[in-house]
Amino acid sequence: MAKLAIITGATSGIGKATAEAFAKAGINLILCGRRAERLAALQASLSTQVQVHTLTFDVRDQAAVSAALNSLPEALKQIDILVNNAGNAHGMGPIQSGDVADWDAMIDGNIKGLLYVSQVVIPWMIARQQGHIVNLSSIAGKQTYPNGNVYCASKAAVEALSEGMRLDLNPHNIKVTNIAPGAVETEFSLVRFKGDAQKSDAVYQGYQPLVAEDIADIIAFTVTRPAHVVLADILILPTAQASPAVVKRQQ
Ligand code: 8X3
Repeated sequence: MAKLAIITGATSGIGKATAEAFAKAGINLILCGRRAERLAALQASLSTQVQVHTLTFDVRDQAAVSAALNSLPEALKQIDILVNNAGNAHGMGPIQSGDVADWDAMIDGNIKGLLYVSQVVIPWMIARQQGHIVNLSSIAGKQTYPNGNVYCASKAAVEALSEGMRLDLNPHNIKVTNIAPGAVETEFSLVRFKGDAQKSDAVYQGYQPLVAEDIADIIAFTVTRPAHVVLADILILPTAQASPAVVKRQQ
């Protein structure tokens, strides 16, 4: 029987590429995001391959998360795979000049949003004594870098939550995978730098960064392993990158 996956932040970047990779693997989809038109376009393109349901909500809004997920018909609560992908970086600079709105956006989206979605889906997995949760962390969750402070802290929290979930859900046969990408060229830096294309482009200049499909490919591989195998923690870097700050660039 075909598996069913729910993906947050499915309208762009790694989330969208993961939806496409899952569709190719024959995995039915519940796609979640804030942008209804983008969700509808993705649904239209992928529903030729698999069944696609969409839910429009912001992971930062706990009431909206709960209402949207609980509105699913029973058949769509039989979720095999949860990909907690929604999240972003907002701003980059020294801690002493941090913007509280940026801090809130990262803590609310990257940590609390992941928790709000998981809180609804985990009991459905426990009821079936099976499931696979894939949390999108970052190299930033493993190594803090200058001016990354709160973003790095939010991803360090994701690392801790992946471990915590793995421990607490162990009695229930639920797999947990932590995915930690390095530099991936998506809308990530454009959002981080608030639309400043020059700053955003500079992040990826002089070397070949990862693209969203590279990560999606690995996520798809991860969720299609045999029942007794879990890839627990995966750090994925472009070949040119050795750490957040060490990147071999062409002069
Ligand atoms: C994205 C990678 O190095 O910009 O999470 O934090 S990095």
